[in-house]
Amino acid sequence: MASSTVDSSVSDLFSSAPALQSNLGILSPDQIELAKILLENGQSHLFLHWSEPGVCDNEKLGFFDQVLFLDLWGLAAYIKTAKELLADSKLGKNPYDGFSPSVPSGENLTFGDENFIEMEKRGVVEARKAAFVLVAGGLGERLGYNGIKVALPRETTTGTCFLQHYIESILALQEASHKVASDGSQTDIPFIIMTSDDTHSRTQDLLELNSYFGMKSTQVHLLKQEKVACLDDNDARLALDSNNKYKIQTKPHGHGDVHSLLYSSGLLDKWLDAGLKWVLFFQDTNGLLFNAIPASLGVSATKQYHVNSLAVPRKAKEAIGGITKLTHADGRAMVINVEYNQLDPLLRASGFPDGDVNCETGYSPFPGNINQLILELGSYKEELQKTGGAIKEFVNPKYKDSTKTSFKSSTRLECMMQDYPKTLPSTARVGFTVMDIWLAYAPVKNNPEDAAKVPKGNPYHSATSGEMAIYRANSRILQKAGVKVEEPVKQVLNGQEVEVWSRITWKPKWGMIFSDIKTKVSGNCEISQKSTMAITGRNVFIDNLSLDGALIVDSIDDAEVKLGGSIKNNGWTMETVDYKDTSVPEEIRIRGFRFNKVEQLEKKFNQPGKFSLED
Ligand code: UGB
Repeated sequence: MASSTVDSSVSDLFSSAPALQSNLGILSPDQIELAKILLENGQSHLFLHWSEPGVCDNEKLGFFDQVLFLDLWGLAAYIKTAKELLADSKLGKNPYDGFSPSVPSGENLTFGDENFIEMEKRGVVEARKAAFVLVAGGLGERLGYNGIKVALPRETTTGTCFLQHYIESILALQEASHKVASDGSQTDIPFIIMTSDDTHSRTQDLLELNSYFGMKSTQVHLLKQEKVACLDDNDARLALDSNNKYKIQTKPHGHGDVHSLLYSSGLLDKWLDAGLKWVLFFQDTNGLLFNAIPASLGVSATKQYHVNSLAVPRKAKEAIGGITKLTHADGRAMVINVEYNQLDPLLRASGFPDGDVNCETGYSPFPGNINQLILELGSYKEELQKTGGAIKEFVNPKYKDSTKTSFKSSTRLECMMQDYPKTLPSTARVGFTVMDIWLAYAPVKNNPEDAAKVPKGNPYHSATSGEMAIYRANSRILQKAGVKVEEPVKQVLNGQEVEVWSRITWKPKWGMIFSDIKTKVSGNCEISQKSTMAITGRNVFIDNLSLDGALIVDSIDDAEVKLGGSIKNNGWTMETVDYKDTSVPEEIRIRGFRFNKVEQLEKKFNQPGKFSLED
């Protein structure tokens, strides 16, 4: 037990917290310093319930261990910012005061046209100079899934989970990029995953149990974000844990932490030394994301963008931010994401009386931010040297009533990774790239009940729509490559009306970009709506194939396989499953269906050589 003496000015301060004062004898000088910081910042309530010395002393010391940890990021500054932001929030102050919103112009890509194909090829060349960063610290409260989201199957035809798909996509890009490298460089693309206490060990276990899904373990780095202190009221008084009065309640600080973590990891210097040029950030459950990466990286390189945000047409009130041009009366201007809960009030306050509404195209005029950012490494490092990676914070308290005097539950400061450009100088080249939704964006965020309540015409963002979007995208890509894929049927699954296309899947190494996919398809091919086709091999060629049923093909890289002729079987049928049926595993029932594998043609080619389906 530590003891110390306290001078008179300090003892004045401590007289505001008598229960703490009587316990000073058990605290070390460092702990007394921390106690001073708390008292000086209006936190004496934290000690109101403290028992007399000798009772719960270990809990009291544990309390200061936590305070020491929270203070690593500056507790006094955190409380000060919180007070300011809470006061602004109470006054209803517009964070974009003085700025007028307008619709920005950016790059619009059309899948499969000449420009798109060129951009994809350029992106592949650049990929070997890229590092990928996945932010996966979120709990996924809206989805309500018990596991980590990256472990969910991206689709259930093959059962490949999101993390596996991401890793296989990065490896496929790496290999394609090495093939076209003029300097013969063979660098491994670094893959960083930001985790949190909620996701860290389960992410690590998933990687280890699956041998990093084929990636070298040295290529993967996990950076764990820490939670921040919760706030109980407008005076930014810290909230105590309801189950342990010697513990401050904490909550996640938001995906914006990724920048300070990257900065302090030292990885940016390493990457610059290794000649890398790009850092690509992405989120946990967008199964279509890698359809968009090569072309958008190509845009970044061609336009020499310091920042390139990926966007899709956005439905008004959809829970994705809007890319907006903000022009200040003093001449300042920036193109930035305005978060979905801020867009409507901003528009209403600045000459758009209807707020966040669709225009004549049926979409919001503001492109939707899908939070996939491509940053140019050199300028990124330079900027972080100035800011340390700190991102402007915000607070979003849920008030009990219109007096805004108390909260429904504790709040905390948060930050968003897409706010990075806010501190950039006006000379920075900040752009964005818009692509079709069917190609680029299908996140899994909403639970079935909430998804079923989404206004008609707005996307569900559920496990059901996320999986159906994979089949739709693959079907449409093959259609564009010349395959007659039958049109979809409509079906209601878990209360959501979705288009059910042929269940077509392939591994990223089969076809990463459209020009590659086109080389894999020839002759007259057709695939019926009830069909399932899963290609897990690399050198598999679809040539004069007529498929009406299920076809599963696996092959080693040295086997060249031709899929041709007429294949007809009873295939895989889709059985509906109710999300409330707990006899079905959670990752299946949240989709509202499962496959009944009635009949299939399954072929494995394990020997080098040339083969066809008859072999
Ligand atoms: N995440 C973390 O890693 N740490 C955290 O503390 C919090 C989240 P959500 P959100 O593209 O659909 C974002 O909750 O924040 C990870 C954009 O802000 O899925 O509501 C988490 O694991 C919004 O502008 O999304 O909205 C996940 O991978 C819009 O673009 C990611 O951060 C929207 O996503 C996003 O977390 C979208």
